Amino acid sequence: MNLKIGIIGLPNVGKSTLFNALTNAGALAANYPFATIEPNVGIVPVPDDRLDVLGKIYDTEKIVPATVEFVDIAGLVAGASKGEGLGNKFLAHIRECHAICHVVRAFKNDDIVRADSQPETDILSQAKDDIDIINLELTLADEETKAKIAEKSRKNPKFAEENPIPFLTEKPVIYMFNVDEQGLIDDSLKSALETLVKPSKAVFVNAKLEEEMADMNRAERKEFLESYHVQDDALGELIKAAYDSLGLQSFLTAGKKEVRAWTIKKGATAPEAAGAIHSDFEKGFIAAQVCSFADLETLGSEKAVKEAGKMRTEGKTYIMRDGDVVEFRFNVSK
Ligand SMILES: Nc1nc2c(ncn2[C@@H]2O[C@H](COP(=O)(O)OP(=O)(O)O)[C@@H](O)[C@H]2O)c(=O)[nH]1
Ligand SMILES: [Mg+2]
Repeated sequence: MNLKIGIIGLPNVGKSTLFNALTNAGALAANYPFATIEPNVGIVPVPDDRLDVLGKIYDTEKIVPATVEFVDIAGLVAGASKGEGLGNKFLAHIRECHAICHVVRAFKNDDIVRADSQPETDILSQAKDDIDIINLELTLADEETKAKIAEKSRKNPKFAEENPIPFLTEKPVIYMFNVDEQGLIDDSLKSALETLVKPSKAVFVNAKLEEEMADMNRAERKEFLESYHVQDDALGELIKAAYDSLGLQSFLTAGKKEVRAWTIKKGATAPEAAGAIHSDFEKGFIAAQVCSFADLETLGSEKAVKEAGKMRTEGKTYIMRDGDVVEFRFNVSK
């Protein structure tokens, strides 16, 4: 699946700064041409340190990470559902996304004007107000959609069934708080913001720092962020939260020609995982030869894994685990 995440939030909260940082971090994470499709759409590889390890073990020619698509969705302002700003143009963009990344301003800087033109006073209560404004617009947009569906259903009782329309308020949301350097290490502020958005996930980033890391590789970023007691960059944090919120995991395929990561649902069976590669693989599924990434890394080669008795043959009912390294057996003529 090609995971798609829409970035929303009030104007001047740092959406575009973060979009640039996310797409740039991704471009650096792999030697792989990741184009920005449109100025506001970028496809980014999912950082996965396991791929490099497998690449070495298999002396592979090509590493292909899983990908995530980010869309910088502008135009959501108070009254947008009633035509303010760009009006309802954001709706179609959000509808196509699997998850929403809601960027919330939590940094102090009176030079950068808040959407409501108010001075920065209380980060927590202003964050709450900002979140409420956006969520109200999404709710109003859904109400409008529901009214339209009701109207069409009067003429065609099967309309809703034939035209399933995803509601915006049903999308999983990850709240990305754009904090300043003090906020990054302010545990009481962070836990208050976390509580505010529960049960949705909260991640904390500093868009300015992300911008400063533009030219750093992944190792340099980690070291730089460690000095702020931050584990991972915005891309890593957001993808982790998105995989969790959407119940996703990865499995890996590895060989001389290619080492590759694939995104599937947690709880997916082996045939379903095969289907992520090709629908024919799912239809003609026979078996999966599976070992764990951890065993492969520890033992150093597929041969050693087999000799240690850690290579398993699994059938149709096998439930995939994160980090499974898999080779599928299938019959295409089935
Ligand atoms: N001080 C500070 N300024 C920021 C931060 N993030 C963004 N900005 C600035 O805020 C302004 C608006 O940012 P932008 O990303 O365009 O916001 P958008 O309207 O949400 O897309 C720009 O001048 C950014 O440089 C931040 O974390 N700290
Ligand atoms: Mg913008």
